[in-house]
Order: sequence, then C-alpha cells, then structure tokens
Amino acid sequence: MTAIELVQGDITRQSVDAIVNAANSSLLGGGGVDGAIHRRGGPAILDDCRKLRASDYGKGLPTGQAVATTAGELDAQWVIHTVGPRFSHQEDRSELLASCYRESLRVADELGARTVAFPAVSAGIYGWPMEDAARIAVETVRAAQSAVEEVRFVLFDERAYEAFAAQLR
Ligand code: AR6
Repeated sequence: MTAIELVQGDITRQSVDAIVNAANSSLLGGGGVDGAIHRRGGPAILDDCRKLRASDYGKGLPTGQAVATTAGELDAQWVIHTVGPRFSHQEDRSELLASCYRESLRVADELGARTVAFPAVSAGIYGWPMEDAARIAVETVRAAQSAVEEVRFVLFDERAYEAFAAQLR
C-alpha cells in the first residue's frame, strides 16, 4: 500500500528518493517545474538527459512515458522525467496523463525508490484543469501496484493543494 501525502510548496526543496519532473519530450529543459528542477539540481541532470537523447531516446521521450536521471544537487537520488499530455478540448487524453503516474511509479520501483514526490503533471503550461488533473493523479496512484511507500504530491499553490485535498476526502 502506497501512502499519499500532500504538501504545499516547492518540489525542488523536498527530501525524497525520487522527484518527478513534468518535462517535455525533448528532455532538454523548459519552464515551470522543469525549469526549477534543472536550476536547483544543476547541470548534471541536463548531462544525463543529453545522454538519454543520444542513446535510447533519439526522438525524445514519448508522452505518457518516464525515465530517470541523477538528481544532481537536489536532496534526492533521482529525477524521474515524465511527459504529460497537453490538455485538449477535442480529444480525451486522460489515459496518457494516468500513464505518467503509472510509468513514473514503475521506474521508481525499478530503482528501488521508496519515497516519490510528484508535481501536478500537465496542470501548468500544458493547460490541464486542476480538479481533473488532481482526480487522475490520485486515482492512478491509488490503483497502482507499487512498492513505493510514500507518494508526496507537492502542490505549488493553495488552489492546487485544495484540488488534491478534495480528491483525498
Ligand atoms: N514545485 C512544485 N510545483 C511547481 C513548481 C515547483 N517548483 N513550479 C511549478 N509548479 P508545469 P506542465 C507547478 O507548467 O503543465 C515546461 O516548460 C505548476 O504551478 O511545470 O506539465 C516543460 O518543459 C503546475 O501546477 O508543467 C514542458 O514544456 C504544475 O507544477 C511544460 O512546461 C505543472 O506545471 C510542461 O507543462
């Protein structure tokens, strides 16, 4: 059974085994939580990402998948990069968003990570409505068969925190 914790704050300040990054498929950085993780984690993370692009992920990391790198100077052992879907009014991409959580936990299990921090994947620049993003995140983690002992959702602002808290009630 994976315990779920909620924290309002900055994911780059968390002390956990693995920090999940809401990346884009280039793996080469961006804004939002991705920018914050690379800034605080330092250049070792980008070095690892470049190596992944030069080896297994020449075309980038597909949406819904996850891959790990060093966490550099962050207080964690690994960053698990996942690529959320952009929200679409035309098409239901919920399954891809659920896949981000499932695949990140699968990678965490492979690594032996016991504590994992997640941001609200896709709920920023990728435009996913926060309530729905929170529902998918919580449902998927609850249903996951994972050896991870604690999933910590780290929500940047109060609105995001409240959306996740509502799902746990
Ligand atoms: N700690 C915790 N949450 C954060 C932090 C932080 N330091 N910074 C932002 N958030 P976003 P996406 C929240 O935009 O929607 C990047 O350019 C933020 O308020 O980071 O998946 C990537 O390279 C929001 O609730 O990720 C991609 O191109 C949540 O994290 C694209 O953005 C996710 O917002 C991915 O967009």
